[in-house]
Amino acid sequence: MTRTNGVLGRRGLRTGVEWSTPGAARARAAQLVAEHRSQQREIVRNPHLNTEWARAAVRTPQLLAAVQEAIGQDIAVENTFLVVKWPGRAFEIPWHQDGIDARLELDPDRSVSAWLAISDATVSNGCLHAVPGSHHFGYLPFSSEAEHGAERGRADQATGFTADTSTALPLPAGSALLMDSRLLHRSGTNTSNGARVGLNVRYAAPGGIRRRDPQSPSPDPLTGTGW
Ligand SMILES: O=C(O)CCC(=O)C(=O)O
Repeated sequence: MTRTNGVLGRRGLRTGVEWSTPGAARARAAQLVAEHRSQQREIVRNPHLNTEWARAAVRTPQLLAAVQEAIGQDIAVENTFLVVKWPGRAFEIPWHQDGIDARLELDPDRSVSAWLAISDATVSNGCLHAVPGSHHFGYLPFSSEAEHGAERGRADQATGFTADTSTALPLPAGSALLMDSRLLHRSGTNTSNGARVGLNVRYAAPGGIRRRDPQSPSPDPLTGTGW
């Protein structure tokens, strides 16, 4: 059933979902920073497929319950990105919508994305900014860009929607944000003294993924059948 306001309501986002205790999330952030510091790695693709902590994080009961409330009981992880923003390095993620890129298009009634704060995410260290309600405009024309080894869909007409209406979404470590797959969002450069670490997760229900690229990896089922 199509819902007029989408799966997360009028604003197209939900905050306050706890995926970890703050202490355990900060400890995980410290471990990831230590692991990736020497290479200053900014993006790690699909860590849920090969690291135990990320495999567990995408399955956290409170997070799963919130995703199931939005898109139904049967869910799979389509994709994850670990993003580390290092202090002193210019690294912005441009306005985009998680549900569309060169590889695929997600049905907004059968998908949702989550952003998990592993460290605290603040305005100065590069938290997400979003345009509440922007999902109502649907998917915008986009160009795909290979950035730091991860292709992203840059929303080409985003500036028409974002000038006065975007809002910063600082989150404490251990907290998650759910977003409609069409919600416009971005993140800025980290101007603080410490690293900012977050995990983006795209969840889909059966039939929610339309692939453009047959080489795309299969979804990783968490619950139910139909994959
Ligand atoms: O972690 C970030 O700064 C942005 C992540 C994001 O927007 C995404 O992966 O879609």
